[in-house]
This record gives sequence, structure tokens and C-alpha cells, in this order.
Amino acid sequence: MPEFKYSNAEKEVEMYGYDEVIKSHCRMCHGGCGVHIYKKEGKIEKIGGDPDCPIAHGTLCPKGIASTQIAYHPDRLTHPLKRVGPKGSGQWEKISWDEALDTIAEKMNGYKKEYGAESILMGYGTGRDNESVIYRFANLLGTPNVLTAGHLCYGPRISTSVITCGSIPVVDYESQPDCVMVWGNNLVIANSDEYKGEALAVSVDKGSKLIVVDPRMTRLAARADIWLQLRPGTDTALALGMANYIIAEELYDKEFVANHVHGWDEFVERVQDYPIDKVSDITWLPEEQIKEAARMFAEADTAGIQWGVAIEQQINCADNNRTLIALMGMTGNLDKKGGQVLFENAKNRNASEFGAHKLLSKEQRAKRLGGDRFRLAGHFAIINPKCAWDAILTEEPYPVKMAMFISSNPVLTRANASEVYKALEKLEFMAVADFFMTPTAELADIVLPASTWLEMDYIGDFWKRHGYILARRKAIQVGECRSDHEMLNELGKRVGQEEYWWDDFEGGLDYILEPLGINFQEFKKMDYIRGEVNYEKYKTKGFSTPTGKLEIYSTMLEKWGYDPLPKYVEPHESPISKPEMTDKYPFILVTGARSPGFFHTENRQLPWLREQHPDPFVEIHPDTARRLGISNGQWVSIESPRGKVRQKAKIFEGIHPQVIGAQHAWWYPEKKEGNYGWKESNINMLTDNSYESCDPAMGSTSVRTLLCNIYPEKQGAK
Ligand SMILES: Nc1nc2c(c(=O)[nH]1)N[C@H]1C(S)=C(S)[C@@H](COP(=O)(O)OP(=O)(O)OC[C@H]3O[C@@H](n4cnc5c(=O)[nH]c(N)nc54)[C@H](O)[C@@H]3O)O[C@H]1N2
Ligand SMILES: Nc1nc2c(c(=O)[nH]1)N[C@H]1C(S)=C(S)[C@@H](COP(=O)(O)OP(=O)(O)OC[C@H]3O[C@@H](n4cnc5c(=O)[nH]c(N)nc54)[C@H](O)[C@@H]3O)O[C@H]1N2
Ligand code: SF4
Ligand SMILES: [Mo]
Repeated sequence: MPEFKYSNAEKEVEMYGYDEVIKSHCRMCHGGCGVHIYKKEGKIEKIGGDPDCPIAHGTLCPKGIASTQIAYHPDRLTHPLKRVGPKGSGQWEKISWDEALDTIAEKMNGYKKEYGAESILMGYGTGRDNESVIYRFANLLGTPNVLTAGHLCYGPRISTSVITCGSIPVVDYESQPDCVMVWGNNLVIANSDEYKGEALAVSVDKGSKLIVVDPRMTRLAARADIWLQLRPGTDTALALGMANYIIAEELYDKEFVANHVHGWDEFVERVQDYPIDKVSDITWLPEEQIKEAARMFAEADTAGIQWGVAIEQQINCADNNRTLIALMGMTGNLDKKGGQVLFENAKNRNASEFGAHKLLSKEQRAKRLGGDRFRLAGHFAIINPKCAWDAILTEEPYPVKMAMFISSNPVLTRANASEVYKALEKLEFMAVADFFMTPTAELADIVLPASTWLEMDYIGDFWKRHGYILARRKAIQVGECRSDHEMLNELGKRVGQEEYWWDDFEGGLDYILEPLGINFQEFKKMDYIRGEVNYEKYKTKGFSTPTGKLEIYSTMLEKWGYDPLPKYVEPHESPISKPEMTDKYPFILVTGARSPGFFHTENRQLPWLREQHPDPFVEIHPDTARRLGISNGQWVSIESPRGKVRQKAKIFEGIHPQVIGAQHAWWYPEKKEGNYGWKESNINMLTDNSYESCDPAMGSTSVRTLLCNIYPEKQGAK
């Protein structure tokens, strides 16, 4: 492996007189961009891109550059706190780490003894490079209840890929696909999961054809050869319609389907239910456009589907993913160079092994909340949040008494926020680890100050499917902050897990690297390690599924009692499924399209980012705005049967007149009274978390497909 170098950094140091430069990689989102951290007099002065980074090639986004403002922010939590007033009162007292960890451990040990380990909920949010350490802690504690965003984000891509083709297929941008179909994703802003927008943008610059499936005009849609502006939530119908056309026109890879697909004939029969004229009616897309896109994708020599979270936040979540994998496979692009590759990881200990999933007993696993209801999710250690709120509020099927949230702010980011708030208020004990006080942290009993990526040593990206691992190198220490890994390393020793943790967490990093025959100090000197790159492995090894084939017909789903073939179901709340609602709620609401400066609820305290985007906005088509008497920049009310919030109108031609696009995750760190205005603009006051509205296998919540109304806010109202 190459030892790392500092291209261009030495010149910068000389020019600007920095004392030190540290090579690391960012994690202000899902992470992965290589950086140079420039220091002067012990403080970070600047963060710059690392041109040698194999993932981002020196490019950075505004969040990465603004990381210094997070590190040194005056509101940063810098020592553990204990609540001394009622919940939400904002009354806190400084305590020591020992007192904080001893108190949390004492509570955990007590609840475990009295109600069983399942009464303790561990929680985190999206991938922040701490998930495997949290699972390790929970599995060793014996609780099957780890509440994440996995039911509606990435978890569905993992679980449907594993049951369908063994692992997540990743677009092979390094080999320049001839065509990329971007589906429910806005990569150049989101840089999500294993992907960076730079790779897609370069690929399109070099000539890849681009198809975009998105109800809103995005930068990518604007550049696309074909933009399919579908009705929100109708993705599976569109994908099945494309499959119908590709089969009818014989544009599929006959050798591949004959030898490597399980259930092809049944799938061919199923797609007969989705003729293009019917799909056109369902999706609002012209027939010719659907055919043209299907042909462009199928006829390309190499093509990939860049899939995003929008396809998962729907009632059709699992079947959306499965149909897209079917499209990748039937066009011969699966594991093909320049297509959609099943990359192999480096031979380090993987996230699942580190997470100690095997050490959770069968008996405890069987108690996973919602495991019987949402069986695909349960199989992959994922729970639907409502199952957790219900257990807290009703004590059914058993009481949940305590929660520990590490890097999550569920009051803002889980559906039906009023219910979330009520549940968190009812918990007997709650601990939160975060960078700042948040509306969720305000409901806790103990708050722990967490280190940012600038303040830790770690092995980054080891959960991702691009096959790279990179060293994160500690640049500074802020107050008494500790990384999540370090705090769980210490907490674990206090709850009977001594033999599974280390003197300090560097021992954990060595353990991850052990199969590679190196330790962390040695890894720190390297640029990166990558797994072997091999294509078309299925030709010799088959796919890693029960039949060894691509399971378009899923034997696992069949075993769990679900339809083994994908199908389209109308969204739970739509003008077609709920026509009686449309008088009061005439618009389709999509929520949560990503904005460049924020990462969910994060960064609203950072001047560089907030100045560019001071208020939440909701997109409305100009014709609709005119009809409703709404002008650009005006505060409006958005309402659903669950609640009402306010955001500022943004008049936007790139959205259908019947669709409204609202932002998610808004709170106001500057409003200290009323728990930071957690209700005011929080779109999850409007979203539905009822079981019937969720994907029946994955438990995914439909935060993209709802009905709403919108109107000008009365003057002075809040
Ligand atoms: N309506 C609607 N709701 C959505 C979505 C949507 O599109 N629409 N998207 C959903 C999706 S895809 C996801 S993944 C979830 C995200 O939901 P979450 O991941 O729960 O995100 P946040 O609510 O922003 O909470 C993250 C908190 O962790 C803190 N934090 C950040 N990094 C660290 C760290 O390293 N350690 C610690 N201890 N704390 C840290 C931040 O300061 C912040 O307070 O939201 C979901 N909610
Ligand atoms: N800057 C920034 N980056 C982020 C995040 C962030 O909060 N901020 N969050 C991170 C997380 S956890 C995630 S999951 C990813 C998500 O990143 P992406 O997968 O890119 O998701 P979004 O930008 O939320 O949505 C992508 C597109 O889906 C469209 N869409 C909405 N409804 C539908 C629908 O029914 N069908 C289809 N086909 N499209 C639809 C939206 O218009 C939007 O343009 O981003 C990650 N990166
Ligand atoms: S895309 Fe993510 S990893 Fe890259 S600079 Fe931005 S926040 Fe950091
Ligand atoms: Mo996510």
C-alpha cells in the first residue's frame, strides 16, 4: 500500500505560515472526502481538499469546509451535563465523565435486571461512522432494540440487495458507464453513502447519458437527456413498466436471465400487469418518454442506477429497490465493469462482525420490537420507530424504560413528531450524546459531549460498499469531548462487557485491522486500503443468495409470507387512495430534499452556512402560488391531518402544480425558549407513522408521499 503524501500542502504551509498540516478525511455527512487540516498555534485555521483522495479527488462541499465552525462553536457541549430541572426546562449542571457514565451504567444495569435488556433502547441516526460500535454495545448488553433511520434509509438498500443479489450494487463511475439513471437521488448535493457527486458529474462531463427520475427539477434533472417528472410515490409502477417494455422489445440480456436469474418466467408474467399506457396513467408520464428512457438504459453497453433515499421513504420501499435491482440484472449490468458492481471490501474485520451481531442470543433477538410485523427489517436488526414509541407509551409488548441516543435528534427527524415527543417525555431515563443541545437532548437526563471527526482517530468508511478504508487522524481536542467510540468503550466496562472492550479505543481500531496484519499506527502512515476489484464474480461463484442466483423472485420474502415478486401499491395517502381527503388536502406533499449546507438538523448554528440559508422554504409552482395568493418569500402554513407548520414560500417552476416540496429537520438553535421552536417548522409534525402507511416488509415510513394543504399565514401568526 502507498505511504501517503501531501500533494500541494507543503506549498500552502510555506505560503501562509501554518505550523502543521494533518491528512485526514471529513465526516460532516456520511463522509469520505480526503482533507488537509491546516493548524497554527494549536488551532485549526483551514480545511482544504486532498487531491490524492481516491474518493473525492480534492473536492469538498460547504459543510466540510465549515467544520472548523462546529469545532470551535461557543455553544458546543464541552463537558457532561446532568438535568436539574423538569424535562425541557433547560436547567443543567456540569458533572464529571465518571459520574455521567456511572449513572448511565447504574440505570442500565437496574432496568436490565428488572425488565430485561430489551427495556433499554439504543438509538442513532444516519451513518456517522459510529454504528458498528453502537450495535456492538447493544448486542453485548442483550437488547435487540437499536433505533436508527435504517427502516427508511439505506437499510432497505442493504436488506433488499442482500436477499436479491448478496450485496449492494454500486455504480462503477471509475470505469465510466455509458448511461446513468439517477432515481430519487440528488447526488451532487447529497454525496450520500458510498457515492460522491463529483464522480457522477465527471462521468456526465465525459459523456455518460443521463436519465433522471425525480418529481422535482434538480441540477441533475436540468442536465439530463431525459427527465422523468413522475408523480411522487409511483416509482415501482414506472420501473415495472420499463421492465415490461424492455421484455416486450427483447432488449434484455438473454444469457444472463437464462443462467443467473431465479424466477424470470414469473417476473415476466407479473410485468404484464404494467403495460405502458396504464403506467403512464399512474405516473403522469407520457408513454413515449417512458419507452425512450427504458430503451436508452437497456441499449447502453454499460449502465448503472444511481439510487437514492426517495425510493425508500414510501409504502413500496422494498419493491422499489427490488425492481431496480431487476432492471440492473436483466440488462446485464450487474457486476459488470462500468455497470453496477458488487465491490469487495478490504479484508479488515467488517462492520457486521465488529457489531457482534452473533453475540445477541436467539431469545433476545426474538424480542426485537416489530420483528414479527416488519420481517425484512427485523431480520437485519432494524426496527420501525413507531414500534419503539408504542412500547414506551403503552408498555406493549413490554415496557421500554430507558433510551440512549447517540447522534440522533428524533424529535425533528422521525415521522409524527408529536408522538415522538410524547414518548421521549415519558421515558424514565434518557441519555444523549451530541455536539450541541438539541430539542431531543433537552428531554434527556444526562447529556454527553461528543467529539467531531476533527477530534478523533478512526478507520473511516469501513461500513461502505466502495471497498476503501481510510484513516481519520485526530487534529485537535475540544474541552472534555470524547468520541462515541471512546465513551462506549468506557460504558461497556461498567455494564459487564469488560472482556469485549479495550484499555482505550485504539485497541478497537487494531482489532478492526487485525486480519490485515497491521495496527492503527501503521495504518495511519498509509493512504488507504482497498479490497480487490473483480468483476462478474457470479459467473464462477454465483450470487450470495439462497438459490445462488439473482432472486427477482425472492425466496426469503416468500418464506416470511410476503409476495415474492415486486408489485405497485398506491401510496397510503394519495388523491387516488384517499379521494375523500382531497377537498381539505388537495396537494401531494414531498419532504426532505437535501440542501447543501445542512445535514438533517445539523449546522443551523454555523454562520457560514446559516447565512446562506436562514429560513426553511417550501417549493410551490407559480400557477398554484398565484391561485392561492402566495408570493415568493412569504411565510405560509402547511397542514396535514396530523398538524400544521410554517415555512417560507419559494416559487419554483420545477415542481408540478399539484405537488408541494417542503424542507425537513428545521429547528431554531437561537430560540432558547420553547425548546428551540421544535414544532414551528418541523415537517415531521405533518408526517404519518401509522403502521398501515409503512412498507409491510421494511417498516419504511412514507415521508415523501402525503396529502397536505398550503395557504398564506395570517399576519403576525406563529
Ligand atoms: N420528513 C422527513 N424526515 C426525514 C427525512 C426526510 O427526507 N423527510 N430523512 C430521513 C433520513 S434519510 C434520515 S437518515 C434521518 C436522519 O436522522 P438523524 O440521523 O437522527 O439526524 P438528526 O436528527 O440531524 O440528528 C443528528 C444529531 O447527531 C449529532 N451528531 C452528528 N454527528 C455526531 C457524532 O459523530 N456523534 C454524536 N454523538 N452526535 C453527532 C448532531 O449534532 C445532531 O443533533 O432523518 C429522516 N427524517
Ligand atoms: N447536504 C446534505 N447531504 C445529505 C443529507 C442532508 O441532510 N444534507 N442527508 C444524507 C442522508 S441521511 C441521505 S439518506 C441522503 C439522501 O440523499 P438523496 O438520496 O439524494 O435524497 P434527497 O435529496 O432527499 O432526495 C432526492 C430526490 O428525490 C426526489 N423525490 C422526492 N419524492 C420522490 C419520489 O416519490 N420518487 C422519486 N423518484 N424521487 C422523489 C426529490 O425531489 C429529490 O430531488 O443524503 C445524505 N446527504
Ligand atoms: S461531501 Fe461530506 S465528506 Fe465531503 S466535504 Fe462535504 S461533508 Fe465532508
Ligand atoms: Mo438518510
